[in-house]
Amino acid sequence: MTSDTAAPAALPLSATLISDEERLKLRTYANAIRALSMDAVQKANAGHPGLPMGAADFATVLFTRFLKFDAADPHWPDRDRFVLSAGHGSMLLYSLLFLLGYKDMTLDQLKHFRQLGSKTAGHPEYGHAEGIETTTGPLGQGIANAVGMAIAERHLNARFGDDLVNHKTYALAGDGCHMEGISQEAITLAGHLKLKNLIVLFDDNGISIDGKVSLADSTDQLARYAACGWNVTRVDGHDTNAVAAALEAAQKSDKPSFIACKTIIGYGAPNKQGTAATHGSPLGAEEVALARKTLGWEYPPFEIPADILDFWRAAGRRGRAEREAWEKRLAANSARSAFTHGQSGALPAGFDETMANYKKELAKSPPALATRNSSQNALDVINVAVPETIGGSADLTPSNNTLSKGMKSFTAADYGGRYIHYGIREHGMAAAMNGLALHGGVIPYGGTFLVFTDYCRPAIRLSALMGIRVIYVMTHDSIGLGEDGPTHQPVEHLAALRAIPNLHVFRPCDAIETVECWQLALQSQKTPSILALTRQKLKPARLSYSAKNLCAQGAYEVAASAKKSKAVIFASGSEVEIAIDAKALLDKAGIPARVVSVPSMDLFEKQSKAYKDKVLGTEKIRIGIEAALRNNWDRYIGLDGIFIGMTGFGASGRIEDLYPHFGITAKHVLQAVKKKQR
Ligand SMILES: Cc1ncc(C[n+]2csc(CCOP(=O)(O)OP(=O)(O)O)c2C)c(N)n1
Ligand SMILES: [Mg+2]
Repeated sequence: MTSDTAAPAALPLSATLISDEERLKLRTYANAIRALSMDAVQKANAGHPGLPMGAADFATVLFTRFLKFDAADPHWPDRDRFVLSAGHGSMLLYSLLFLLGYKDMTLDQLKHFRQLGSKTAGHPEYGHAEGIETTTGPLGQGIANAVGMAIAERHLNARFGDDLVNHKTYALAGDGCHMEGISQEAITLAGHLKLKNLIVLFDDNGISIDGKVSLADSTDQLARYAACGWNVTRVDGHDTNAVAAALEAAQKSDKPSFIACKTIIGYGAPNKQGTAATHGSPLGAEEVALARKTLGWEYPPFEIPADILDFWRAAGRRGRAEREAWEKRLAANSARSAFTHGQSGALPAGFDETMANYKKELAKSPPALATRNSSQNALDVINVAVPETIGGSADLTPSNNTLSKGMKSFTAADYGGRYIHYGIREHGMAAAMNGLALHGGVIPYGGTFLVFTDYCRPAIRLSALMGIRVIYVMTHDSIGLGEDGPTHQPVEHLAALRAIPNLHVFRPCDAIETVECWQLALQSQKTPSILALTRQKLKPARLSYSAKNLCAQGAYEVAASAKKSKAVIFASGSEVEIAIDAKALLDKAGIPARVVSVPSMDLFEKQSKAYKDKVLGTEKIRIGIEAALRNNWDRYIGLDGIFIGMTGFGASGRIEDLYPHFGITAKHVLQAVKKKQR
């Protein structure tokens, strides 16, 4: 990288100055990572030895001298977080977890690297083994996750003080992470928010898959980070002393820190190091043997001599006393129960009752509001009842209606605020929300236009894959947004989102459904949610109070037929109103109809067969209405069902003109039914 040209900042020799003798030892300890990594990749006959071998030295300094953790208690809330943004280097993390003595990570797991059912998946997967803080692999996500974690840390520090919350978030990122656009969103936000406890370690090896990074990029990464408000420094990533000095300086920084560690990819493999050949393929038996010689590592595969393992295990226990002291502080802290409640992820005791009361209130005189407004009103209640929520929007606060009454902004001057102005950084926002949720103690929600879920999608997919509670408030959910036109009108997005496993896609039709969907989203601790909300006002469909959360069933009959029905209309969100109008026309025309509201297809699919059969019915005339593409609706209306919706992109115009133009009206429903009957 041309960042070579930037003069490394001179670092003061630090108190952590490592003696020559100790440096030699550290090299041997780092070689344990190298050996385990190259051997595991060799055994699996797949994987990435280059990063672990290159980053072993600086990772050893970090994990044995700086990182605050206790391998015996991977969930200690005040531990430092370590995110391997360059997730292909997973063997670095797995080797470390084993060496440090994390119970889940046995030698046997390392021997089964990348095998089905092992904890040592190709890329680190959150939840597979303790010590994996997030799922990584899609490059750049980790940097943005780390930003979210660092935000959570500062916020909880503001709430609970240094005694309970004061830890660092480290991210190890490579060339790939830095070429990805998401890194720009993440680092500019972190610099702006002055997240001093965030430290990015750049594995600056100048190599990616195609060869030298200079083939495709010539960014001065130091200058780039500096421009974004970070402290920056460059060190020789194999010089443990220099790394220690840089890390020490970063501990005291009042800004986030970027440490570019110049490394040689595949360090120790004599013929392949420094080349892309070590990036993502086993070194080969011969080169592995030569690497052993070069490194002076004379032990057989997966064998770690006792003295070396002892050193590592002791490092894994380093934080124990600090953790115990922290536990004592927690026990004595007056905010203990609020803190532990927040960490548990549970909703407050009276939450359901609060929501029920609010629903009762709404049912007294159901308002005609856009669901984005109903969502804001719901948030006025939720954000008072649930102190853990942290809201935000990617610069569409007045459109997404995500800021509830009295909410203060989260700023560098006031980390106690609960509302994050993410700026126009949708992808960064979504990935930061993953980091917030993973950190624990907070429940993130954030907004943008539904059409820009495309800009968030890689992070939404990861929320779903990890099974975490992130709530996406996605407004302007159809052509109903009007004049902004087809660039802003989602048509394929609901289908695309419904295709993501373990993701709730909610499209409520009125104020009461909006409350119910919010409640479900908050209750879903292991599933992220999308709330697709309208810009336009809607007539209420739910006119009376029901104690039951009807949206929890995914679909339910919202308007029954007085006579035996001949037609059934399924609709979601803004089109439920059209469905109810269409029912009136059909009833008049002698075709008794009923209406099923479908706020969540994914929840409906989870219902019993008996319930589904009852809701689906057996009417011959089957209609689906949604101002979006037909995908998914065939399940309910059949291949020969009538679908009233979009068949292509929308258009710029007034909403009053757009719905008739695209044939999404009650009249069109009647016409389509009549045509079919002819
Ligand atoms: C978003 C994304 N795009 C592409 C890939 C495939 N990929 C994995 S590693 C890699 C190259 C990364 O280079 P670098 O970060 O420098 O890693 P190094 O070769 O130094 O280990 C690519 C393109 C990916 N994992 N994620
Ligand atoms: Mg690289």
